[in-house]
Order: sequence, then structure tokens, then C-alpha cells
Amino acid sequence: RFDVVCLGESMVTFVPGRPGRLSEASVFHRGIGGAESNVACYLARTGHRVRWISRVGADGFGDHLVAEIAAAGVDVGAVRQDPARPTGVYFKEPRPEGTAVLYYRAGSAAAAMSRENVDEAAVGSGRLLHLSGITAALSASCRELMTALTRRSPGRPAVSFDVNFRPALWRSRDTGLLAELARGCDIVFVGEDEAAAAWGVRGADAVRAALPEPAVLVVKQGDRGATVYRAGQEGVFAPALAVDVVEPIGAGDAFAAGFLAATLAGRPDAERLRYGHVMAAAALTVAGDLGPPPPGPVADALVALDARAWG
Ligand code: KDG
Repeated sequence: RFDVVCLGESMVTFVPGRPGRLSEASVFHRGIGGAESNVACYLARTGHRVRWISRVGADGFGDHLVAEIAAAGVDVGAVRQDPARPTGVYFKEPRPEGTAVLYYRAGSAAAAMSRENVDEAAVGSGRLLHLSGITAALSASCRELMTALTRRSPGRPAVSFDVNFRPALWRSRDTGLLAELARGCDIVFVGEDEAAAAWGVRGADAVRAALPEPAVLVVKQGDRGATVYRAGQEGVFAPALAVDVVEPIGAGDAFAAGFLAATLAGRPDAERLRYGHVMAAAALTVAGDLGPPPPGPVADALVALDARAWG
């Protein structure tokens, strides 16, 4: 049995070789991105048994994604290659006001994920299933799949859900769906900024009031820290680490992975948040979506957590 199963689209990423506008870039660095596979890779680095489920094109980019994610120690046995559709890619454009992201993923192999072509047994093969709101924005069949996966039913694994609101994917669509999906999950991650942008809900306590259902709600409060809410209890806050941010993309995934690693080990909430912050700090200090492994002592501490306990 896997500790965690992550399902979602991954893409090959391109970053200009030198900082500057895309219009001037002629050389790009290739990397990989994808919120859920990022979480999977971080969890694998901390010694967990992790599976990533997705669909990619039967093309060189698809081969590259599968090879890289497998090399990170993640099981890719349930990933399927679609001969009829391409692998998605995206470009990052570093700008003074923040990195812009340009997606080329409409009609991708992953956008064709559906209840019919995603293996149900594979989805249920972990103690924890990790999903994100990005999948719900990809296509009608992905929305149906997400609705089915977040429906509360006896015997399903615990479901973790990162809201991951990506405005570029939700133009003129009803973002209320993201809240509906979150309500069916057990552990939910959402940024205060995302909740404000997607639902007009301001402040961590207001987010909790709007989403009372998840047993564990984690509200991320930017560089200040994050708060965990549980039913009938006061929120538990832990401050973030102060780091020199190189690029924020991927930090949310690292945070979720750290939090889930400590959750699997049955650690108290304040520690779960701290592991999340440590993993996020590693991702914030590199330009790629995947940061370096956390410094030795921290990685050792994460690996040493007793992965059999559950809290
Ligand atoms: O969290 C990082 C992801 O946003 C990035 O890797 C790309 O999955 C991605 C997306 O859809 O934005």
C-alpha cells in the first residue's frame, strides 16, 4: 500500500536562460512542473511510498516527465500515455512584479482524464489521496472526475486537497466549485490570498467559517505563516521561516508535502506546520518548481518520523 497517491497534470516547463522578457529569450532551461507530482516528489524524498497518477502524451515530453518523476522515487505504474493528445507545457516569464506563467495545456492528454480512463483501484491504493483544484479547471471530464473523487463514501482513503486557485484557468468559470470540492475532503490547504481572489472571503477565520466541513483546514498566510483549524478547537498558528525568495512557484506544493509527511507520522499540528514551512523554504530559494532536498538534519528528521502512526 502507498502512503500517498497524488493525481494531477504535470507539464514540461521552460524558463528563459537569462532573466528577461519571453520576446527576447532564445535559450530556455527545461524543467518539470505539476502541483501534484511536485508533492509526490517531495514526499518520496522524505522516504515515503508515493504514487503519481496522470495521463501524458506519447511524445518526448511525456517520456521525460515520466522518467524524471520516476527518478525522484515516485511510482509511475498507473500513468498512461495517450497517442492522440500532447503533453502540456508551460513557460515562465520572470518579471519584476513576479513570475508570469504561460500555459500550453488546452487539449492535453491530462485534460482528457475522466472517470473512465483513470484506474479506480490505483486511486484507492494509498492511505491518503492528494488532489488539487487545478484538475477541476482542465476540462468537463476532469471536473466530473474531481467531483467523484471528493464525494464522501465509506472506505475511501483520506483525501487531501490543495485549492491551488490558478486564475488563468478559471476565466469566466464558477470558482464556487473549488469550495464545493474542498467540502468533501479531509485535509484542505488554501492561501488567504486564494480565498480572497476565488471566493471574496477575507482572513483565515472567515475562510474557516466558509469551509467548516474539512476535519483539518490549513490556511496559508503568505510569508507570515499558516494556521490549522480543527472542529471545535482554536486555530494553531506557526510562523513561516524568513528566507530570500528566488521564486515562489512550487513552494505551496513543498509546504503541503511537509505537512502531509508529518501528518502521516502522527505529529501535532504545530509540528506539521513547521515541516511544511521548512520544505517550502527549500522551494522558495530556487528558480525551479522543485527545490533542493531540505538540509541534511531536517531531511533526516523527516525520514525518521514514524511513518506508521496516523493522527
Ligand atoms: O504549484 C506549482 C504548479 O502551479 C506548477 O508546477 C504548475 O501545476 C501547475 C499549474 O497548473 O499551475
